[in-house]
Amino acid sequence: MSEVYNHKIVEKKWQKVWDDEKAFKVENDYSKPKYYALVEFPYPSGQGLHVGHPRPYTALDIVARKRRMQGYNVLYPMGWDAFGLPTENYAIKNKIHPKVVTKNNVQRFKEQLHALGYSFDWDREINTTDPNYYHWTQWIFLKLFKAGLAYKSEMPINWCTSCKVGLANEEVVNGVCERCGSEVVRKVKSQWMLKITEYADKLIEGLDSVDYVEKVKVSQKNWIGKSEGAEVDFIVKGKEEKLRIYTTRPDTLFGVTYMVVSPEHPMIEKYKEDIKNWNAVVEYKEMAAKKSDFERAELAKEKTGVVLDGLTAINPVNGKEIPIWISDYVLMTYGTGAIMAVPAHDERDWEFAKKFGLPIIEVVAGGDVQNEAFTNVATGTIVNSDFLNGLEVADAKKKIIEFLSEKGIGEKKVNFKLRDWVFSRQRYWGEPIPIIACDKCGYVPLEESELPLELPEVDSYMPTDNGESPIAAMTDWVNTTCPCCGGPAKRETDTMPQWAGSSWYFLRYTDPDNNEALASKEALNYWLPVDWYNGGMEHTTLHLLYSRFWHKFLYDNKIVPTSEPYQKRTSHGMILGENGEKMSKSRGNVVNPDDIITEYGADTLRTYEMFIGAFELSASWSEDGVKGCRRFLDRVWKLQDMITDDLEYSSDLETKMHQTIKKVSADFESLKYNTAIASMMALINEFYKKNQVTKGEFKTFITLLNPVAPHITEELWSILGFEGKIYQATWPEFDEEKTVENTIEIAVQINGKTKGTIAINREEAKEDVIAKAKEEIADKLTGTIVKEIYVPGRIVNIVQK
Ligand code: ANZ
Ligand code: ZN
Repeated sequence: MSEVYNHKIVEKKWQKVWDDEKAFKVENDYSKPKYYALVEFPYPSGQGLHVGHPRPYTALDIVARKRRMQGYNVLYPMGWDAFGLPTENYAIKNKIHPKVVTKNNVQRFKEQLHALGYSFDWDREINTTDPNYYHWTQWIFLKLFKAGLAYKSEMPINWCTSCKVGLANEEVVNGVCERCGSEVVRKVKSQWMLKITEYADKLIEGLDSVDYVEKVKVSQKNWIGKSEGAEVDFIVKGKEEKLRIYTTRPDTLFGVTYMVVSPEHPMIEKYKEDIKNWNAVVEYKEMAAKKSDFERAELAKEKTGVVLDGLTAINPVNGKEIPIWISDYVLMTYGTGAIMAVPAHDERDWEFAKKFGLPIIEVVAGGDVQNEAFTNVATGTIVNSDFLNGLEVADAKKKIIEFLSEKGIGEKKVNFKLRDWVFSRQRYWGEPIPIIACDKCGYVPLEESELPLELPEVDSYMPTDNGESPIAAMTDWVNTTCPCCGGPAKRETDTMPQWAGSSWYFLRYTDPDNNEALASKEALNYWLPVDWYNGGMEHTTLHLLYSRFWHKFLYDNKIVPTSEPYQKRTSHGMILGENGEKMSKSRGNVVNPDDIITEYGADTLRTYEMFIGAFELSASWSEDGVKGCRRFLDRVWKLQDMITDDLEYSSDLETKMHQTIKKVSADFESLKYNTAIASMMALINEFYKKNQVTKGEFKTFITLLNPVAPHITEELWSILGFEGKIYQATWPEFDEEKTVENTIEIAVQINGKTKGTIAINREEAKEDVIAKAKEEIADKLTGTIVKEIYVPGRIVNIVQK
């Protein structure tokens, strides 16, 4: 009889063996087919690993282990996205160098990941805060700078009042800082910007060539927000000034009844003298300045505005004079900051017109303007529009754009919602930006040979009160000479945002120790693209977009061999607390993975996280569920006591074996880890029913289970004395024909009435089936048989008199 399964001994034992053997070290062996599986590297926070981390890591560990068994050279790496605010804030509070904080946190994370038995190649571990790593982050920045894609600009940025740091639009969620939840205000600062907008079209087009889950594609497209329309010049009456607007519906030009400019629009100041209600205008401008773009753009909010008394505009297509208003629903940061209002067909204009009693003219038939019901008619026939009358919307758009271009009063125009990426942070714990500011020469890039430009040691990590980085106080470091003219110059003191290091880290894993290049050409050619990348939905519009942008730039510069970095992208759902709420200290529903590993074992945790529910959906933690998975593994362990010497599959389970191999193989590829595990549970129930499992069945079974539960299966493999280690085994194959059940049950009838059933083989000959049937109902055959009917695979009917 086997002992009780002791996960504490077994798991430690195999982790050590795998380490000693360097079981998962991967060579750049270019002769083998490669597979590159990637999960988002973590930020090593002070809290350590949470139970959300193992979900994606286990999923791709399963894929990686299966691929190795299928003969691939598999790269499954891990590293640390270690720059960032929480570490810096902790360092400030506790007066410990962020380097030390990072080192401690990394060590803790690494131990925790190690305890989970992942098949990472630890020889390729990377850390974004290592100067040998950020050397190349800085190098890419210099390339971007030289290509004109990095520039400095005075701009109103999102400023977190608590973190004292500028945030990208993507980091502002519902008007507050994504990290700390504090108020975000607008502040004008000189910032380094990256021209991601130049890649807007390429970032959309590239999505056609990759295999991303649909919701990821959709959200990237929406974020980039490509919009096609026209710009049109309206004349400001009595002035030289033309008021240029952007519209997606130039076909509705005859329906314009007023115009709206953003409260920040420069024409307002310019015609100050003409505006009779100046005080009201100023008051409105001040009110609008307090709101974020997010609040202002909200559809549901009550419309407000002030008319510019004294200024009017002329509609260029019909010469009509119309009023000009200011309202905060028009943003200065989109299009031209001014709109033509068509209240009959634009919802915000409709609400505004209703509130201020402005006229509404229908120009696309099919709506219900008369009955006060707003309808946005995107297809329909144009009415009330002179030479456009009778045209369909699409044709009218073409015709009016031609008309505007001919007259020189407008043209076709494409706009994007995507903004350039605010790339500087006034903080310490980030990559120094390798630029020198010279009064004579402007911004001068550091020589590549000067890289890495290392972070200086500072006494305090506190950001300064004027919002400059703590590095700004390090005059020894800041003051330098200009590489261009040799005159006195100053180093840039802003650092890069956390998104910098993660924008290219997957390239570094292919060749992590290279000192001549970010990675060798050979390594990049062999390993790219990443075959499967899994990560959180929350990174879809940030990291995923940024890294695709950098990659496309590097591709255009012939540094990487593929135009897209990731061939496949999937996303996992969150793990919530037992009460269905997000896990957090304040809610008291946090589960610590260390506790689960200690009490139930890493294999149980892995199995449970894969069994918890559909991978893409969020799921609530359940201690009972954890226990259930542990019971399953105990049952697997106990199978030892019923193993026969037979190396084949038993005939009654042959179909089931082939079916299970087929299902597990397919489910591991399609995010259906939960149903794969369920089918393995069903299979061992069959073994238990018979109280017997052949050695052949057992070997296949533990091989299938190995990617999910690598420790227990390795131990069982060694107990049974199979050759080598299970991680080196070959993935089981199935025979498609054998997955079809051949034994079937059919009814046996006498004169059309069912009297019993028999089990037959699908292919069994008619005579044999009838003989079996007659035997089954022998006691009921009392008359003379006149006919014996067999409908193959369905029924036997004996007709008697
Ligand atoms: C007239 C019109 C008629 C419009 C109609 C829409 C429907 P997207 O698709 O997001 O690009 N717009 C233009 N610039 C704006 C700004 N700076 N702030 C707020 N709104 C602005 O939306 C483009 C439409 O949003 C434009 O087309 C304009 O309203 C408005 F039946 O012009 B439209
Ligand atoms: Zn100079």
